Amino acid sequence: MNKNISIIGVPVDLGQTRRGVDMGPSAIRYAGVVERLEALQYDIEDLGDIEIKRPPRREIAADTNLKNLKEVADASERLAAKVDETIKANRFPLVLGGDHSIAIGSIAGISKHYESLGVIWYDAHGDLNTAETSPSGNIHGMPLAVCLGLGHPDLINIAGYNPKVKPENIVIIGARSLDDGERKLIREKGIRVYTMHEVDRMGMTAVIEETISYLSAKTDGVHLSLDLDGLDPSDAPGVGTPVIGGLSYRESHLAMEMLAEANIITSAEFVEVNPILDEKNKTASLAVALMGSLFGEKLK
Ligand code: B3U
Ligand code: MN
Ligand code: MN
Repeated sequence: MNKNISIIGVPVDLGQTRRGVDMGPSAIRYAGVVERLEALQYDIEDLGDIEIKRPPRREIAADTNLKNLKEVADASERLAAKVDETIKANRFPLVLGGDHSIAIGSIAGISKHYESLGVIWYDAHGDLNTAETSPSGNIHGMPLAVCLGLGHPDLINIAGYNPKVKPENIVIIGARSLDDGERKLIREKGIRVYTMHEVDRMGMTAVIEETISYLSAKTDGVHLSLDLDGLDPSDAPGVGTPVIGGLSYRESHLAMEMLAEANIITSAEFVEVNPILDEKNKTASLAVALMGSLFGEKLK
């Protein structure tokens, strides 16, 4: 693992409609992310938050049903540039959300540094909607489709190239709320998905072992995009769209520890922490604990 980590906060709540997720980066810092990783002998640089332009009123542009498209695209472009600089400086980008629309910018900044980037999408949702299939118009339900080059031109062309990721380089873990259009795309593109059914049947150990061998064979870097709503709401109540029947605290720590042991993760983001909906910063603290495992607390 790269021993130099740069933390980038992205206080964006424009990819969905519940307020509060823009305070995610503060809550995660308050929960002690810097101290936790410094204790593991990492060199931590906190780059602060990306500057976000807020619309005076939340509106839908006339030519699309996507909410806050212009602002999300603008934030994504800035984040992509910051992540790009971080990797050029040979540091590990650790991105704190914000809603999951921020993955558009982080992956745009990351993927150009790899021939064949792998992505682990740890989430209750597929985030594979386009304007045509989205039930909500919320861009946080679209970032993985955008990375495949599917979606609004202003989103898929962030950082000036597309697509960012090949469908066969994606693994979704924890899915239990997929829309019809997303299921169709998963089938058409052959995206590997471990829904809760597979996690229950196979166990998290086998899921992660398979994920590691599937991805390490064909990728030269792996980005972990962890949506806290992938976890069960009893462990992670502070998220905008909780879905019951999720991954447990223990399964998630095991997953992070196995990824740490395999040493394959080259960038990561933790998203959808909403301190307004949280119980005493439980979800932000969980995010920090998972980062501890991902960065090798058990191996110390
Ligand atoms: N699939 C639904 C709901 C959703 C997606 N991501 C979250 N919720 N967090 C949509 O709106 O696209
Ligand atoms: Mn998500
Ligand atoms: Mn989700």
